[in-house]
Amino acid sequence: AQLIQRADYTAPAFWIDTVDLTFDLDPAKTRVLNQMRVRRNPDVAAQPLRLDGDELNLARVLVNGQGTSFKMDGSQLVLENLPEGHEAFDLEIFTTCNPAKNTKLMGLYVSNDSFFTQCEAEGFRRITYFLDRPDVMSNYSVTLRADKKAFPVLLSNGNLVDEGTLEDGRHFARWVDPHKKPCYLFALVAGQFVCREQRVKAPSGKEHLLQVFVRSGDLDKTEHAMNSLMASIKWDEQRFNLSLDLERFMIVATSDFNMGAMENKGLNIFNTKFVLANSATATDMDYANIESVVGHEYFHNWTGNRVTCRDWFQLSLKEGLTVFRDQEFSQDLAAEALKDNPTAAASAKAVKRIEDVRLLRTAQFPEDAGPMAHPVRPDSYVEINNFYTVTIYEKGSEVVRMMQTLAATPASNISGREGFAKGMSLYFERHDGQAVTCDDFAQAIADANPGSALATHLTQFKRWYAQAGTPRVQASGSYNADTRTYTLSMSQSCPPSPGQDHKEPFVIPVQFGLLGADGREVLSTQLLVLTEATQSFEFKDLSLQAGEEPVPSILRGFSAPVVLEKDFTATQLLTLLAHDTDPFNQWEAAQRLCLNAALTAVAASDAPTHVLDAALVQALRTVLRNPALDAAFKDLVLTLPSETYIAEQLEVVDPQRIHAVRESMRAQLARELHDDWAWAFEAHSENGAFSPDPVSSGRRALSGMALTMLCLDARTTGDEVWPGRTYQCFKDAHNMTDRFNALSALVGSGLELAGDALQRFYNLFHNEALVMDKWFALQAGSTDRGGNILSLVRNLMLHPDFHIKNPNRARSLIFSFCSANPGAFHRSDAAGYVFWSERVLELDAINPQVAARLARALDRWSKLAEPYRTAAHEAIKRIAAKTDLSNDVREVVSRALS
Ligand code: LEU
Repeated sequence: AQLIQRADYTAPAFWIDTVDLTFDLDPAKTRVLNQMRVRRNPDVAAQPLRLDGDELNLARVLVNGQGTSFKMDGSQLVLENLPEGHEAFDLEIFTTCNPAKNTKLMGLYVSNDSFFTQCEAEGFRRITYFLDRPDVMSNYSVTLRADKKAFPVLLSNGNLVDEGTLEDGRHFARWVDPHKKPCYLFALVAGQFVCREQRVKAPSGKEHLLQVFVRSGDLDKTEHAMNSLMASIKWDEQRFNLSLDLERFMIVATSDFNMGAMENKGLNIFNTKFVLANSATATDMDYANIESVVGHEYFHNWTGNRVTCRDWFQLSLKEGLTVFRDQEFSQDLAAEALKDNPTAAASAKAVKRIEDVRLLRTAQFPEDAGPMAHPVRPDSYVEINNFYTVTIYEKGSEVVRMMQTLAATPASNISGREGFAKGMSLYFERHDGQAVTCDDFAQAIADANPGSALATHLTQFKRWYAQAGTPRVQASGSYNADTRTYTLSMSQSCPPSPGQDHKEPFVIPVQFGLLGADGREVLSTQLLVLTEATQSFEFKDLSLQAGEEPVPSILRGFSAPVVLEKDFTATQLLTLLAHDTDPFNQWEAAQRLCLNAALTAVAASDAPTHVLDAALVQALRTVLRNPALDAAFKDLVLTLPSETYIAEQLEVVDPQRIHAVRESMRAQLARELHDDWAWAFEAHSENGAFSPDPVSSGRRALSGMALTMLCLDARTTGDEVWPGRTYQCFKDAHNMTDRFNALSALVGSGLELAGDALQRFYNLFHNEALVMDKWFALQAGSTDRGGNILSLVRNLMLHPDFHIKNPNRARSLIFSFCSANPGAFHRSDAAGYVFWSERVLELDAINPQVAARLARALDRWSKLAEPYRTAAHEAIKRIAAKTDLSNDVREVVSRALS
């Protein structure tokens, strides 16, 4: 396997202007006729045409209708005797492939007797020989031919221009995409589907047809996806003045999919998990995920499709930007649902922000500190599929968010939001229809806002694209009572990452405010721009009483993806928790208090008890009982930092010790807040009609958390009332969120009733694949009290409903255990790691992309305490010793061992 370097980029030697594809679809042998108009790129020296291919059977190559000589170089088809000069010529290639055998789910594959494609990043080469790179853009027309009974629905990108019957019970459809596109946006779907349709009228008066295709029986689960699509269209019109450029926009759901969804032009293909929902089968989290993934793929139509990436190193150009857009969309939508109550609206936005930051910290920060750390714009890769990461997506989004913050021009009264929108307009003005780079994007945003901090510091700001690792900001404050001046000093550093020993200072936007000792706001939010290694900021003439010290609120709204190191006193944190006007920092204060308590207990040598002191427990109680705060926010404040996040703070990680400490903290909260949980449950459970809006879902989250705590406490006290009530809730629930919360409360506490509840749940839902995923995941992810979870997982692998070839199912059982249940996975007998290495190898033979994700479960092995460290190392070496690994897994394990 070869290392591909960003610095080696060269423009393509040929352009492919048009592509006319004819498919004779047959599961075992599909025939693909590819007729192209090709011409030499006049800007590049003459050279042979090298077309990418993968697992194709080549039958014929014609140039201008004549047979031609060709040779194979590895998997590339090389054509040397092509017409000279710059005239376009016809190139025709005929190949066959075997979609039924395609378990990698890249290229053309069969799932549930239907055909689907997945071409990003390099799947098109598994369909036909092509210049499989995003900077080659072509006009596509596609003819699909298939058996009419087995494949009544035939879809591809763009508009349907013709359809009809053929001999032998076959039929055809012809699609023409009016937009040029790179081949990774090609798609086809063929099979039996039903569809929800909606006609919408754009502000321009243009009509659009929206369609959501699913398997028959799932139509009653498509309303939310359709609503989310309509909301996305409206939002992009309003916020960025971007409208739908297609007559027809289709979404198709498949249950076999490697990722979340794919933005193929006009024909998005989705994992069923991000389409199907009704109140009986989907939780509030599913509803929220569907909204954001539908938004994400729709927003790609501009950020990704109209303007695409020059090469795959620029992946964050489209993904980071589009995650930013979907995050903003979800925030705006939540706020809009509460527009009559500004405080509640602000809180709903903060809830979304906190959830996004939590993901960043628990998944991206560890990645950025581990062997797979890479810049938002990587410099090299072996397998591009390994770089669809939380760094490209989530950190990439944070980089765009900082650009929005820094695009403000206060002197002209232009907010960051307005400045950023202007930047987006300029970006499309300059680059519509092009394949561009992250530099082009940053330049457009800066050029549209000449007086902004972004424009001033653009070159330095772009280090966020180039340098990996999570920067650390150390802050310290001092207050001079005589001059009533507060001085905030900050210094920044960034730990080394693979291939980058030394880092230059970043541009770090720090939103900052000050509170009085009683919690009143003394200094409203100010934007500080940290550009030096060390810098101080002064705030004079503060209205503080004699003897009163201000409390700093730093990095409000998490204004930069950094670790903020500041030794706040407990009193300061309690003040911030109670009074900060910035809800993010309010939540953050509780997290810091709990994290500090956890770290102290982890470092101690005795068994953890009473990890949380009385003042903190009381502060958490006050939050829980505070009528001015909404339930979703309370749920977040009362959720303790995860084991992964605690582990990230430590040099040496003993996963069992961390697990024991966190469990002890949970037990303490369950015990000491018992009456408050009982109150919270009564006050927040309701039986009305289901609605996934932010207020109702917040209530369900909090009542569910209350049940979890009450069941946990019952386990220690022997109480039978709450387990009984929980079981009743489980049985009587009117929606999946309440039902699943009650089930989780029983299973998570290891109560007797759990077994019965799991069986009932299975009986109710064994025909609902997505619900069965939850059933597997819950068991594999539950607290390991007697060291039995591993054998339970091994048994579940033999369950008739377990299918390792289905990525959702594999993730629900195997990943839930290996990647999301540290207390069960890290065993002193190494059996968890043995199981892991077996599964990585098993999956690698089926689907390398899924295997490589699982392979990352031990990224952080070198930080583990003994005996885990040696055992994990052995397990990784066992995988690496296999000679026939995929490039995907090979790259991950080699980096882990280097
Ligand atoms: N472009 C897709 C996304 O929206 C990812 C692809 C690899 C399926 O995240």
